[in-house]
Amino acid sequence: MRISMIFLYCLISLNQYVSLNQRKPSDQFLVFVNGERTDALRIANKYGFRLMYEIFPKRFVFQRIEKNHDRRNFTRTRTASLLARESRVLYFQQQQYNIRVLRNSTVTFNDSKWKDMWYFNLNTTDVIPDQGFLRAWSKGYTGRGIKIAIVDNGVEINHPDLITNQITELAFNFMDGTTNPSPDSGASHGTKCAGIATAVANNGHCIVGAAYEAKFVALKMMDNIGSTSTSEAGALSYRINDIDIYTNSWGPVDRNGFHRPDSIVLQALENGINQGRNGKGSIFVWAAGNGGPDDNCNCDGYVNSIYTIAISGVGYDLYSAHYSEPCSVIMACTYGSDDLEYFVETTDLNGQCGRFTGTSTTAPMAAGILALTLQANMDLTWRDIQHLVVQTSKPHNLKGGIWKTNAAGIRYHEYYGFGLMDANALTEEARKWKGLPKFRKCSSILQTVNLSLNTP
Ligand SMILES: [Ca+2]
Ligand SMILES: [Ca+2]
Repeated sequence: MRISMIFLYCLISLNQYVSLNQRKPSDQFLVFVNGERTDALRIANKYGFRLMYEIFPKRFVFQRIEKNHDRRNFTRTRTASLLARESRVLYFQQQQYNIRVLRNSTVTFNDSKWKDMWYFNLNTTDVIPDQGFLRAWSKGYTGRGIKIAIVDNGVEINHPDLITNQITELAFNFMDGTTNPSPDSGASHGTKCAGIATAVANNGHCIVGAAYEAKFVALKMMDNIGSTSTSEAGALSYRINDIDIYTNSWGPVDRNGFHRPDSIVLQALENGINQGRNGKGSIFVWAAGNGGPDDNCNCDGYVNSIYTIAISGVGYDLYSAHYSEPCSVIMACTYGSDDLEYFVETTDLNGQCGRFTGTSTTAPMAAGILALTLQANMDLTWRDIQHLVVQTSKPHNLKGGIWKTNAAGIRYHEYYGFGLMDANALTEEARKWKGLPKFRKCSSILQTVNLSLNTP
């Protein structure tokens, strides 16, 4: 019986060696010595090993110290056959390096542009703050179960980096009333936005979406001529119990005065926060605008709605991106392209990878972050989400302009809102969040005072 068991051990060891022979061999050996430490020491010395330690009784770890030995062929060496014949050695097994990952924030992907996605790959430092993606992803917050509408000029739905993350049956084209959301010729904007939010990860192609396991819904609300108020309202109120987040990287022409959305669009936003997600409220994310310092997004009625979450852009140098515009309604920022050296990578038409710029990149990146947040806590209301963004976004050392403290004692910046979004902090806080009371709207009776503005 004993001989049979030893034979079985030898078979197992041999099989392991054959099946795992792609792994790098180690110079360590597990040696089962039927004896004491002194016996193990004697055997180690006799065959050119160093006794390293004893794991538990009779199981010793030897290290090969023989010079110029060939690790790979050890089991076929004369030393090995002599060691096997040693009466006190019941079995031995050369160790091989196990492929193991450290369970910190180390996440990596095989997508072709992954190495260029600096905004996901920053280490946590105070110098260049990161957005917490790697830590959130490593905990399993990838957007699974969340649906993001790409409200835009259409999406190339057959793109290899998008096709498996879309929900075809929910797609809609509000310009022609069909279910085909394909873009007009040369219209790449929506395809680029979709990639940033939800491109497929680890498929070897292009990029990794911010919420790479969320699903997207292509809602085409504009074509190469423009949109209509009905196409805008139709998209923003479409399937509000199925879609969680609507990301919007469009708006009125910049540096062109005040713009108020039509009543039907304002009604769509209000209806979304009241009725969407079965009463918890649709999440409307909005690009703050590309008018730069010469514009002010307070003038943009989509961005300054209390129902939308406006996101600006900061560059790798921690200054406001040159296109990003200031205003009091910006909630937070994400990293954006500096158009010089640090770009935002995404998906482009004809199955290609491409680069993208402007606050059009920041809204889908933020929408992705909020998808991770909703995955962490599906009960969050539209107000909870806004409060969480305020609480978790950080000023860090974002530069330029002046950080002020608002009446609630929270630091605020006209270019960055409450600071850089943090996917890890949002998902962590979301799990603990207790929920806010319902939204209350207070108004006073309109009074006609019949006085001049100059009246003291
Ligand atoms: Ca990919
Ligand atoms: Ca603007």
